[in-house]
Amino acid sequence: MNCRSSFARLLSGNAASGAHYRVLVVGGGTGGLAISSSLSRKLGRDKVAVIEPSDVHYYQPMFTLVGSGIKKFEQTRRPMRNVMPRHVTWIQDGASEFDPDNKTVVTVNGNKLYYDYLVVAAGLQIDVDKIKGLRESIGSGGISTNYLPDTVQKTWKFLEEFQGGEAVFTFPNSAVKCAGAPQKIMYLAEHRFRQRGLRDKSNVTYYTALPVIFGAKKYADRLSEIVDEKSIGVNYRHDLIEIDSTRKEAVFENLETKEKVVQKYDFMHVTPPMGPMDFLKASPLVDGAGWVDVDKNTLQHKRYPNVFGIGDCTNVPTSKTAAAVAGQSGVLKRNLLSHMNGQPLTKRYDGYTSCPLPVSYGKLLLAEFDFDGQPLETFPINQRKERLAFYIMKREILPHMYWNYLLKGHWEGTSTVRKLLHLGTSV
Ligand code: FAD
Ligand code: UQ1
Repeated sequence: MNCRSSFARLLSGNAASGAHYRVLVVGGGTGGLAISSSLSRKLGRDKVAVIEPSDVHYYQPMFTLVGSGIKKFEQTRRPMRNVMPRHVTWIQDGASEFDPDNKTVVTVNGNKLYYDYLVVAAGLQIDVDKIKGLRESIGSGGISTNYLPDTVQKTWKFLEEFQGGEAVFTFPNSAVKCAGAPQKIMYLAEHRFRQRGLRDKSNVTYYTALPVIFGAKKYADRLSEIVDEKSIGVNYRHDLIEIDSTRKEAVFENLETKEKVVQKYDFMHVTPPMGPMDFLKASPLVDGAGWVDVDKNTLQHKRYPNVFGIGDCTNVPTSKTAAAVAGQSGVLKRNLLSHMNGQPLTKRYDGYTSCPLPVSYGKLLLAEFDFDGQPLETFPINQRKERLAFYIMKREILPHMYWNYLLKGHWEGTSTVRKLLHLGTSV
């Protein structure tokens, strides 16, 4: 047992019912752990509780590297008890109902918890059932996704079993976390096919619901060149709607013409549609689309000032990533503490997000940008160019930063590093 776990108090069953916490955090993923680590250090023992149902915490950004055979699945996961911050009470249960007027949350097990301040960090849900035939076929017959811990190892298995033919990669007509991940695996797979001498007898095709290859123009321009250099076919504004695994056919809808397009596949990496968690959608905390309705700069809830939101569950209009969570965590922590002390909220989140795109085994394009897709780059070198150094950073350095700094509330994004490295230039 890790020594941290001897400090975190675990409550399960109905042990927590009726309890009151200074800060209640919903979700012990990237955002929930980063915030509860730093707040519990500030506020002290037993002031912060985290509602988190899962036994395991995953470092999801490594799923791309598992699907491409670079890392082992075991390297992505740690027991939740080992990452739960000391001085935090872990309530191993799910949040179910919110009553922000009475400052309570009811859990799946029926316990009512009271709070002074609430932080919602519940992530998003993967809607596998929105594609006909996907639930039955995913994880077999050449169909996989890196987006689910249960299937990510299958991606590598099916890539290695592939003997040529049609390799298809999809991007859905919904919000997604890490919007670059659907194409990261495609570039690595394409390189792997070349290494295995299969490229001449394979077609690699990307079907995306978007009208562009990537949201931020600077990097989209380079990625468009890369797909051309690699002879990857791209079909824009096409949405996967059905899989017929018996015939090995995928059906896409052309979102402009509404026509159906049938594509044969031998290997298919599906990025399923994603959306807000059902239990949040039914709560008073969300906007019309179901995302937690916070101010994009202060991260304070628009209607309930004692509620804050972080990460994938919110309607903050930036790309949903762990890098964004890092940037948001320092802002949220400081603004929440200011609010507790009756002071104005002075910290502002600028939309910083980052997408490290491996474009082959050994080269990575490091996209970093703000709310408007404008570059917000850490390094004073040309980041439109794919580099070995960035690839090594993603493979070796970022995991270390995640487990040892971000989850412990010590990594609040790249802005300080950026300012230091750009001294003398305007950023
Ligand atoms: P999560 O970390 O998903 O945490 C949500 C937590 O809420 C989970 O622990 C969950 O168990 C819990 N929960 C669920 N239901 C309930 C409930 N009812 N009550 C309470 N808790 C609940 N980001 C990057 O920055 N760089 C990358 O390269 C990158 N690549 C990615 C590749 C893939 C394949 C994937 C899947 C993601 C990638 N990401 C990347 C995105 C990144 O992992 C997420 O954006 C980040 O983890 C979001 O953090 P979060 O706290 O909002 O949500
Ligand atoms: C980042 O901060 C982060 O969260 C820790 C990621 O998720 C693992 C990332 O993928 C990236 C690229 C960043 C940004 C970090 C640097 C040093 C550019």
